[in-house]
Amino acid sequence: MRDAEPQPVRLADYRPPDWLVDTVDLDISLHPSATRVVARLALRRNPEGEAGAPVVLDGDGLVLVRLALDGKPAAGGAFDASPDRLTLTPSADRFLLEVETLLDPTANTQLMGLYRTGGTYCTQCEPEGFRRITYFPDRSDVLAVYTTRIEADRDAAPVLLGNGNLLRNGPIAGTGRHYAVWHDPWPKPSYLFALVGGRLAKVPGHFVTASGRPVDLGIYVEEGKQDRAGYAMDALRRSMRWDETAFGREYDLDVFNIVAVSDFNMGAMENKGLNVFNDKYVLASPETATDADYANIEAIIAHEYFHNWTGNRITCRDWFQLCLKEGLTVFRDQEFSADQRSRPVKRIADVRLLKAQQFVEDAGPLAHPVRPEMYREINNFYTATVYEKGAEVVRMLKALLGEAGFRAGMDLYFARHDGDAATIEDFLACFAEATGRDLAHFALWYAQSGTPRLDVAGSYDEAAGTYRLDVVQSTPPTPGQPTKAPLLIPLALGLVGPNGHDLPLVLADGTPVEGVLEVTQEKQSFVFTGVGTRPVASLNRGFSASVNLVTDLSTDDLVFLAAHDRDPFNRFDAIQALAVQLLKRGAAEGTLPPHAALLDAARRLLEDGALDPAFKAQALALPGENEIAREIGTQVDPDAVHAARRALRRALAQALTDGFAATYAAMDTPGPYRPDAASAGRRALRTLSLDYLTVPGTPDALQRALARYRAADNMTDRFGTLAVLAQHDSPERREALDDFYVRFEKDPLVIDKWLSLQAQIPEAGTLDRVRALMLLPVFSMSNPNRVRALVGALATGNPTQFNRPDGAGYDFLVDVVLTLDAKNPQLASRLLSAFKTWRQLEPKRAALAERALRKVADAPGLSDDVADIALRALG
Ligand code: 0A1
Ligand code: ZN
Repeated sequence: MRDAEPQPVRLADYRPPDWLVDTVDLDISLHPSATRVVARLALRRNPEGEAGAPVVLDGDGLVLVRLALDGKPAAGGAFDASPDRLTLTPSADRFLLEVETLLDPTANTQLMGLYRTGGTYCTQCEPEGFRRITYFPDRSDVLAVYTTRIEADRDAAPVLLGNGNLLRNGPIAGTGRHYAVWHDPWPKPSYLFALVGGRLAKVPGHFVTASGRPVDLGIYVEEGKQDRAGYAMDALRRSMRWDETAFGREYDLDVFNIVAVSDFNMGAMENKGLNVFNDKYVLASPETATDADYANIEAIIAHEYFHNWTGNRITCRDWFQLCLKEGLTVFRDQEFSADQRSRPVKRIADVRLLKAQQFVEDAGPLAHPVRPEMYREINNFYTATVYEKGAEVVRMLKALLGEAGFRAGMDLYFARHDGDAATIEDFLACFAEATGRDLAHFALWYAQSGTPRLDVAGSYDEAAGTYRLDVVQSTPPTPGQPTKAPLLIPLALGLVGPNGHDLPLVLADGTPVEGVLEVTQEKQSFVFTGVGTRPVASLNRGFSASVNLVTDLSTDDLVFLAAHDRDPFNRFDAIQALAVQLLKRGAAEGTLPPHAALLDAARRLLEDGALDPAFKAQALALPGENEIAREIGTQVDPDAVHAARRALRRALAQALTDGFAATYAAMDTPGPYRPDAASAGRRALRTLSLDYLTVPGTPDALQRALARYRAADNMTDRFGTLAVLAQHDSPERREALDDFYVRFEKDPLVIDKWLSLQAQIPEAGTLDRVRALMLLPVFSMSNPNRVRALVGALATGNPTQFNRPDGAGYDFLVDVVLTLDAKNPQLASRLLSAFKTWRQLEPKRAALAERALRKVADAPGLSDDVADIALRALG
């Protein structure tokens, strides 16, 4: 709870810790409401700290039972203790501190520190949860070796897991209790500490590292769910092998455990040797998980595993450096998925997500640099900017340095900083040294917020045989950054000749360009020579730079690129750009402008037998309403956006009926379900075709979709067809929704899909429907997955109904946020972030949104988390 405004923490104020901890010995006796924690810390004065500084340990709501220094009970005046801080002024420069605290894990509804989920004890310590377990210098640059003894009732918690390797375990005679001792030899910061105790079933696995170390793998799930952990285990083993081949990184313990829990604030957590996962990113079976779920599981299992090197072996000096581990690890998991699946399709999906989430964040009041310089509540910085833009920055670095230069830099980073708590400067220095390049200019990507805009105009001089590109870059103002400097932008490009082949790229001074131009100034021109015919410029291929590209390409040029570009990303992007142009005008003018060119390009893609179905499914899916709103930028009327998109969908459906019907038939995939990318692509294209075929909403069309729903033998098809039906207010929709509920009532992760889908129906009755769904026994305000599935989906996935012109959507979200805040501030503040787009709305809605935000900001007793978002959003 907050009694004053949250205090700012600044990067510029970083000081090394005054005291270090060499070893941590924990003795944790688990009990539902009275868990005892005895922590023995070997403290040592840091020669780099401030001379004579006292020991100041962080706490958060702790109950202190006992304190001893070097084995002697501490006298009253020797320390100063409050629930949130413990201060000592020891006479020696080294001593052993023994602290006993008492915790109530059942009462911990914040899901930070030690808490219970479905009867299982588990922990979440990143970023500042360890201080809710014991007093500690809870900062990521204090690295210690941990030994953890866990004790618990044997029936309630037969499984006891900790970080590192198991040293010993056994019963405690005559007590019904037992214990396990875990030791982690790798020094780590407190945020990587974890323990788990519960009645869990183990799905075992095995892995032998490249140098021959055998590793016992375990995925722990609720009893009865073992048969849903197979894919996660497979993904884990593939991740372990991939990190060896792609980055030369081997696993470093005898054990690697994953635990799936049903109450978790985020996706998953990379605790050393003991990853804890939101169960939605572990559990999958063909009947309960969609292709998208399988892909997410693969990516997140990989992400957490890759953290073992980028995050754990090399950690962050402070939380300002969060992108050091997160941006890099997202980049690594994206590359892994690209290698396991289709690289172009993965890139398209990643850029879609980047634009939908990060570009939106960067364009609103919550914009911040990839490496922020100030925060009031670090929990609010686990953002799309830190993660997704952070990954894009690493990708741009690779584009500049090339494959070999990038690998050399990474190798140096691992060699030099293993065991360190590092910074972005440390990271960049490795690439600069390994390649001899000065990266000072590039580093600005970490400090400057906002999405750069790149205006590119092309002109062809037939007589001279030259093609000239005039490039102008600018970055709009963002909070705290009114003016911007030009960035170093790697612009991958090609000049595509009339026959569809790329022309050689040679600059006027004779320098050949290896596909990537370096844009460094506000205004720059590049002249290519030896250009015999007028080419079409294919710019920012593969989305090489995370920028808003504005080109002067004509409709004909875009149609040409959609058909001929050898860069699949830009084929996708060309057709999307055509759609965005139409949708922007359609929303502004109230009717769809002439769109024959788009229909033509779409038909050609649909009929191109050589194209990957997954690619077609991406290219033929129109940009989402949020994406269109962002492209419009100001004075957005969500109803007009919705109407324009619906009109274009109708036009496509009508013009391409035969093509969609043929595709629907051709994409039928008989045989048992397999989650591989190729089969998933066929299913995606089939469902997309069905969606377009159902657009007219005729009884025949709806019956076909309902029949398909009923016949489905896997969740991808079942949920895909349900989503098609959900767009049409009809008896068929009611029948399918009811059927789905009855089938999956007992399966919370599947019910989440059902909740989410209904929350996203763009109809006036949706808000009431959501309120009614909240009363069902399957819903619970205590479970983050349920709340996000229902309330989060309305707030972020249903622009017309969240932004209702009467403001009822805003009022609803505010009520939920204020109710939730007392229970789980992190979840509450994430929901509140849905207001990040309010300033782009037309004035009436914007005024209502502002009023709603003020109500939050003025509410008494707000958490720091929610107060921080409310104040910044109003900013
Ligand atoms: N490091 C995790 C993200 C994470 C952050 C905070 C958490 O608790 C509130 C949990 C997980 C990751 O990147 O996967
Ligand atoms: Zn991560």
